[in-house]
Amino acid sequence: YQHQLPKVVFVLGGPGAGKGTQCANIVKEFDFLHLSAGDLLREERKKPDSKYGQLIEDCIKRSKIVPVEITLNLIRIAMAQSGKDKFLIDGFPRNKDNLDGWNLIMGKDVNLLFVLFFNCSTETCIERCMKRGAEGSGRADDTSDVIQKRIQTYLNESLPIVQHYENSGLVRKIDASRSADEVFEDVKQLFQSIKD
Ligand code: UP5
Ligand code: MG
Repeated sequence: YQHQLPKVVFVLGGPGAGKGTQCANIVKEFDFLHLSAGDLLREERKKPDSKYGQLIEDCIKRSKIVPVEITLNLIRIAMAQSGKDKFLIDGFPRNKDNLDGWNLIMGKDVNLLFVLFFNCSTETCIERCMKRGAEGSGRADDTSDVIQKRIQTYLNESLPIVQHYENSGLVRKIDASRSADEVFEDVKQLFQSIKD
């Protein structure tokens, strides 16, 4: 009964590629819930009683990827509590640990529709994150030294995951170097094509 499983789209791309921006656009027009793994981790970190606050803080500041048990639990709870059955999972899975954990725990219980991949140069990624930091994003990782590390982590650990899905024919690659409106035109077409 594949059609009864919750539907998932993974949204991947470099730091600042526009994952969050485009997900916000998608949910306005299509019936998906946007779950940003990074946002879920930042919220968890803020909770005074969280067991994982310090660990999350340390990972984000060093651009290391949080152990999958923690991230996956936050995603699962958010999915279960939402009452929705279509999800954009933004910024996850971003390394092999994430991928293996997902496949083990969730793989059989969801229908992975495709992987939406926002492709742009590292220069563009850096520029956008620097600009956002300068405008006062409040994100501890929008500083030039951490942005460099985010890029390295992305190239070394996250791109191989995109490649893995590419090999299964699941990647929908979008040129994210254009304006947000131009990017959304392509994104919209993709989501219209899967509407039931
Ligand atoms: N902007 C967006 N689109 C634009 C466009 N087309 N043209 C010009 N400007 C554009 O956009 C970034 C900035 O660019 C914004 O100012 C926007 O207005 C502008 P945004 O949509 O926020 O891009 P996004 O791809 O979402 O960038 P983000 O910074 O969120 O990406 P990251 O992947 O770096 O951040 P994330 O929050 O996913 O992860 C942060 C950290 O959390 C990781 O480094 C890691 O330590 C940890 N993490 C995990 O450990 N595990 C996870 O599963 C997830 C995160
Ligand atoms: Mg984001």
